Amino acid sequence: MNNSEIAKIFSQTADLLEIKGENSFKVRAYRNAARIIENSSKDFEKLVREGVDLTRLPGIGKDLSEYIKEIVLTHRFSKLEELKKEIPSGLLEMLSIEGLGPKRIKQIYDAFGITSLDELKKYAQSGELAKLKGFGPKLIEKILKGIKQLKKAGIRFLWAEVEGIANELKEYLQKFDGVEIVEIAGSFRRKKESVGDLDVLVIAKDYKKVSEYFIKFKRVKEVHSAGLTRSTVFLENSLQVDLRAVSRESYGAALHYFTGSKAHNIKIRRLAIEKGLRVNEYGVYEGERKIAGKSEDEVYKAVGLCYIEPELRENRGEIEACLAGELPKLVELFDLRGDLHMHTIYSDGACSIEEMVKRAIELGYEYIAITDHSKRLSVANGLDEKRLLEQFDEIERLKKKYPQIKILKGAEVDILEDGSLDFSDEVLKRLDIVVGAIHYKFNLDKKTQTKRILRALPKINILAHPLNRLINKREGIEAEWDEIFKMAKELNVAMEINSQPDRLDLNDILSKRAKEIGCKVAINSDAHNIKMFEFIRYGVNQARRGWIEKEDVINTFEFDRLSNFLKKI
Ligand code: DGT
Ligand code: CA
Ligand code: CA
Repeated sequence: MNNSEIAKIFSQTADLLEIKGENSFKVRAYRNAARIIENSSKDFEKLVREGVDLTRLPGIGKDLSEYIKEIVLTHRFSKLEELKKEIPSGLLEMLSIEGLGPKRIKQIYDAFGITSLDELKKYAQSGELAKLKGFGPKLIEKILKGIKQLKKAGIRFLWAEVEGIANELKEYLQKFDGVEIVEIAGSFRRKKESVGDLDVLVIAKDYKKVSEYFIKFKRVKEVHSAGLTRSTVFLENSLQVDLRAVSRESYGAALHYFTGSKAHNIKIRRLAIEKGLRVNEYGVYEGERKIAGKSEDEVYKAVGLCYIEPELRENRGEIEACLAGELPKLVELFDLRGDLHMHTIYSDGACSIEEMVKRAIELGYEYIAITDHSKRLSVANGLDEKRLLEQFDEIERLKKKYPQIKILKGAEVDILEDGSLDFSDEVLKRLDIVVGAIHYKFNLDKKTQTKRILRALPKINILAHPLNRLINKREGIEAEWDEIFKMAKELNVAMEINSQPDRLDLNDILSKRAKEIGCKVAINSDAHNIKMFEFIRYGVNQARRGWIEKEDVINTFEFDRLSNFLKKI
């Protein structure tokens, strides 16, 4: 369990207490706990397992220390479980709607006693909701949008949210005697930003025994079915897992089939039919004779193709590209030489510049850019120009102390409503790198939004999280992306692929489009503490789904080449 997962449990507890109307003192205590753990550079799971006395850490008292232990050791928090039993589940769902926090949900519940999304929708549409204090037309619109979004998404998990549990399950199964191979197929293997369920394949001597062992996995909450070749369970976080037994002879065909995507499979099957072949999850057949099935390689070869990376299997042109010998050689994590977007205690980060620098050196980076928020984000203590100059002094000092890494003076500068930037031109000129970002006015119409961004492009080097979407939560802005990518290409502005698990922005489809137009990208962590540097692998996953190659990514460049790219006339 990582810190974010532990922190999430505490902030959920705080939310539920607040909905329930508990005193604000208690609520705040849980929120503080979440913040401390999220921002800590220590690994709490490790500390607990090593038996370290947590109360010695700042901000952690006796109660909290016990709670953390309970969560790490049992993956449950009894206080939260109890709250979940008390509070209608519809109210919990409402928490996923942007604009609805616990306070407003309580307000709605107290006024109307609504407990489901359907009821909420009715009250929003009938005008009842607008009678509540603070519920203006903008908020109502946001709520209606959120309900729609939530219904569309169903229950899907962020890829990063299931990564830990998926790997844990895989290890657990691999340990069992007689299990030869375990692989998690489906959207998880394709590294899709969100995952509906896990599709696990096993080759084993005795499937019945494996299945019995599988349903005893400690994170299983409910066994749905345990059959001859297929079992289905739900885990404690409600994630569905299907386990399927496959034979060694058809392993490749099964892996291919269950990796999907469905659209990719259908296209392959059609291609096979043209060649007089038949493909299913057991193999490739010519008449009754099986001609392939053991490995994925074999399956692809039998239908006249080369191996296609799982991230590309979406029927977005990968099969045609393969036939033309034009498949991309996808970027890898180790291609990255640096990270160009991160925050420190100068704005809303939790670590000092020096801590960030030291960690970056450990990670083997050749360069990083310190990019704290500009002043407009007053809530997050954005930098004013005076603070920025103080930060310059500190960076100069650290450059001397750590000559093994290049430290770029940067900022994440707000793009204001009219497309102007939040810092004066004089200040912008003194920065080595300007990361421009939109943080408000997401709802402008397409034309106005496009104009806003086009106006900002000449002054920035990277456009951060261009879409401003939050996965399953917020749709993101509308703009003429082709126009933006073309202009960005001309001006040497890179589009960011932001690695925060709920952003992954640009998304896969637009990354691919940017590349086609010839616009570069930057894969950045947007780290707010030293642990978040590691998010960058999620960004790499998304980039790979967007057909991005090493050459397309500016932070794979050698430093001199990067400096050249960053120069503005
Ligand atoms: P998810 O779970 O919604 O994130 O997405 P997937 O892609 O994991 O989809 P899932 O779990 O429904 O099925 C796993 C794979 O099985 C899918 O990627 C392709 C294959 N598959 C499922 N249903 C069909 C089908 O009707 N036809 C074909 N050709 N393949 C299918
Ligand atoms: Ca799946
Ligand atoms: Ca499935």
